[in-house]
Amino acid sequence: MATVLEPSLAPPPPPEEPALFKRPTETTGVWGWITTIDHKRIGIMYGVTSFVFFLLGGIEALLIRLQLAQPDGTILSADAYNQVFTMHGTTMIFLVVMPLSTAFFNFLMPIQIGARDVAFPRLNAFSYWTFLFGGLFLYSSFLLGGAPNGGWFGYAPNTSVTFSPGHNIDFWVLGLQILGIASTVGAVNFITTILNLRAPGMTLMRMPIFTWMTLISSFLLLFAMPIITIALFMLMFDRNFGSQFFDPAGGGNPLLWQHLFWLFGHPEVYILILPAMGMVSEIIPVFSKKPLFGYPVMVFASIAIGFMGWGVWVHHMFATGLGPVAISAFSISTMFIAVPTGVKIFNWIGTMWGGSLKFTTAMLFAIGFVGMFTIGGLSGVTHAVSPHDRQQTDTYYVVAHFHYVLFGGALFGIMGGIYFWWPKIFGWMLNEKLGKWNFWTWLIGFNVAFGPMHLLGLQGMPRRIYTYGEELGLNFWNTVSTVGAFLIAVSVLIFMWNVAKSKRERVVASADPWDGRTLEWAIPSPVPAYNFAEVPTVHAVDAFWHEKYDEDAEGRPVRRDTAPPAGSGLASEMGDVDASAIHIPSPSYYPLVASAGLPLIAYGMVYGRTSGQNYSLAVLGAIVLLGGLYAWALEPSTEPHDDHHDEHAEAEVVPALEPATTGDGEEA
Ligand code: HEM
Ligand SMILES: [Cu+2]
Repeated sequence: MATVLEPSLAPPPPPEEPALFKRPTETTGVWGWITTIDHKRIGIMYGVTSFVFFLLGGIEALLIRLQLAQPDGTILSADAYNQVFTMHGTTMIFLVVMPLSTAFFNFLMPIQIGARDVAFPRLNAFSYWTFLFGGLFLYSSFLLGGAPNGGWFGYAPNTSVTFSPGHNIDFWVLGLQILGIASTVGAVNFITTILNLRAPGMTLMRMPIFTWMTLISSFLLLFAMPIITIALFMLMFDRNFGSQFFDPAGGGNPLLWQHLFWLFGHPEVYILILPAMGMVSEIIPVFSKKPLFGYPVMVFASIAIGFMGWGVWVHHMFATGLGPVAISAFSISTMFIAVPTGVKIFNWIGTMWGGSLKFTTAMLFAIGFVGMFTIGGLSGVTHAVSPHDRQQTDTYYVVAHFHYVLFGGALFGIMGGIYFWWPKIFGWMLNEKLGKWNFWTWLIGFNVAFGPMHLLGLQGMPRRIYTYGEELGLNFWNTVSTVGAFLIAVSVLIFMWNVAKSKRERVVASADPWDGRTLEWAIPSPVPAYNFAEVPTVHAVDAFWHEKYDEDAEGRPVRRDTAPPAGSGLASEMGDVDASAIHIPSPSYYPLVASAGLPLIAYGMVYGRTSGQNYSLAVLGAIVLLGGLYAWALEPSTEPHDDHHDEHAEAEVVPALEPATTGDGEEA
C-alpha cells in the first residue's frame, strides 16, 4: 500500500492526464460538501438526511394514527392506507434507523480507533450518495403513480404481478436493491477500517464498545444483505421476466419468499439494535463514573447474538404450518437468544449500580432505552411460545412489541447518542433543559402511543387494517394511542427547537465536556479534518480515561497530577506536530457520478416492464455507473497541487506520521 506522501516524493509531478472533469479543489461551501470524502462530513450528511426521512416517516405514522383514532375512519382510503403504512415501515427501517446508525459509524468509529479516516474514503462517499438516491427513488413513487403498498416485508404472491400489476411494488423492489448496495459497501468499509486502521496498542479487546457493535452489525449486514438481494432479484424476475419462483402455478413457492425475507429480516433486527446498544454502553459508564461492567462479557454476548440471530427466523412464520418439529426447534432457539440479551441488560444495570449517577439528557435516554427495550424483549419472548404466537400473530400486540424494540430500543439509544456526541460533532452544546423536556415528552408519548397496542392486540385488533367497526369495542385505546403519537410529534418539535435555539446561543463545547473515557474526547471539538495530529498509542480499554485517572487503594478513580484540567481535553495531544503538514486525500466527483447511475438503472427496470421490455434507460444508467467507476479507478487518491495544503507542499516531504493508520483512499 502506498502512503499518502508518495505523490510529493516522486520527483516530477505526473504529466497532465486528459480528464473529463478537473479534480475538485473546493473544501468549503456546497461543493465542498458534495465532493467531500471526509468521514466526519459524510457522517453528518447521513445524519441530516435520515432525520429528514424520519420526519417523513413520522408524518406517515401520524396519518396512520389519525385514520385509526376513530372507528370507520375516512382520512385515508384502503389503498392510500396500504401505501402509507408500507412507506412508514420501509422508511423507519431502511431510511432512518439504519442510516442514523451509519451516521455514527462514520463520524465516530474512525476517531474511536485513532484513525484519520475510513479505509476507503471515496467508497464511503459512494455509500452516502447511493443511500440518498435510493431514498429519493423510493419517495419519487408518490409522484409517479403510487407508492409501494405490500408492507415492509413484501410478501409474495401478494407482491407478484398478478395481484400487484401497478408500479408500486417495482419501486419497492428496486429501491431496496439500491439501498442494499449502499449498506453492503458501507459494511465492507467499516469492517476493513476496524480490522486494519486501529491505533498502535488498540487490540480487539481494547476497542471501545461502540466500535465493537459497529464491527458486529457490519458483519451481520455483510451476510444478511445478499439474502434479501437474491430474494428481490427473484421477485424482480417474476415480475419483469415471467419467472415463477414464488408462483405455485409454475412450481414456485410463496413460503420461499418468507424464508428468504426473514432469514434476512431477523438479523436485520439486530443490525438495527446493536449500534444503539453500543451507544448506550458508552453513555452509561460516563455518567455513572464507572467502567462498563463486564466489558468482555458484553463483547462476547454481542458476538453470541451475532451468531444466534441467524437461527431464529422461523419465529416469524409459526402460523405458516411448518410442522411441530421445526416449530419447537425455532421456539427454543428464540428463547435462547434472550439469554445473551438479558446478560447485556444486567451489565448496564451493573454499571449504574453504586455509581455516582448524573442524569443528563443523554443518560436519561440511555436509561429509557434499558427500560423500554426490556419491555419489548419480554413481549418478544412471549411470541417465542408458539401457541401464544398463534393468538398474537398479525395483531396489534406484535405492532406494540416491535415498536418497543425499534423505537423504545433503537431510537431511544440513538437519541441518547445524539445528545452525547453533539458537542463533539458540532463544537457547541445542546440545551439540557429543553433536552429534558424532549426526553419526558418522548418517553410519555411513546408509552401512551404503544402501550395500549398490547391491549388492542389482545382484544383481537388485526394488524394492517385500515379501519374497524364501532361494534368491535376498540375505540378507546385507539384514541389514546393517537394522542400518544401526537405527543411524540411534540417531542420531535422540542428537539428541533432545541437545535435551533442552542445553535443561536452557541455554548462552546470543550474537547471533553462529559469527562469521557474514549479517544474521541481527547481531540478538539469540532474535530479537525485530520482527527489526530499525532496518532495516539493505546494501553487499555477506555484509553483516554486512563490518561486522566489513576486508582487509589480501594479502586476509586483519582485524578492524575499530569491530567489536564477537566474539560480541556489532552493539551499535549497536539504536540509539536505541524498540522498543516498532514496530507489528507483530495475530494472527488466520481462517487456521486457513479451512484447517479443506479437510480437510472432502477427507473429503467421499472418502466422497462410496461414499455414492451424496453430497457434502454437501464442500459444508459449502467453506462453512467461504469463510467463513473472507471474514472474513479484511474483518479489518483491525492493530487499534490490540488489539495488545500498547497502552500505547505514543501512540508509534505517530512516522513509519514503514521502511515499504517492513514486512510489514504488509495484502494477506494
Ligand atoms: C411516532 C412514532 C410511530 C408511530 C405512531 C407508529 C405507528 C405505527 C402503526 C400504527 C403501525 C401499524 C400499521 C398497520 O399495521 O396498519 C406501524 C407499523 C410499523 N412501524 Fe411504526 N410508528 C412509529 C414509529 C416507528 C419507528 C421509529 C419505527 C422503526 C424504527 C417503526 C417501524 C414500523 C414498522 C416496521 C411497521 C410495520 C409496517 C409494515 O407492516 O409494513 N415505526 N407503525
Ligand atoms: Cu425475528
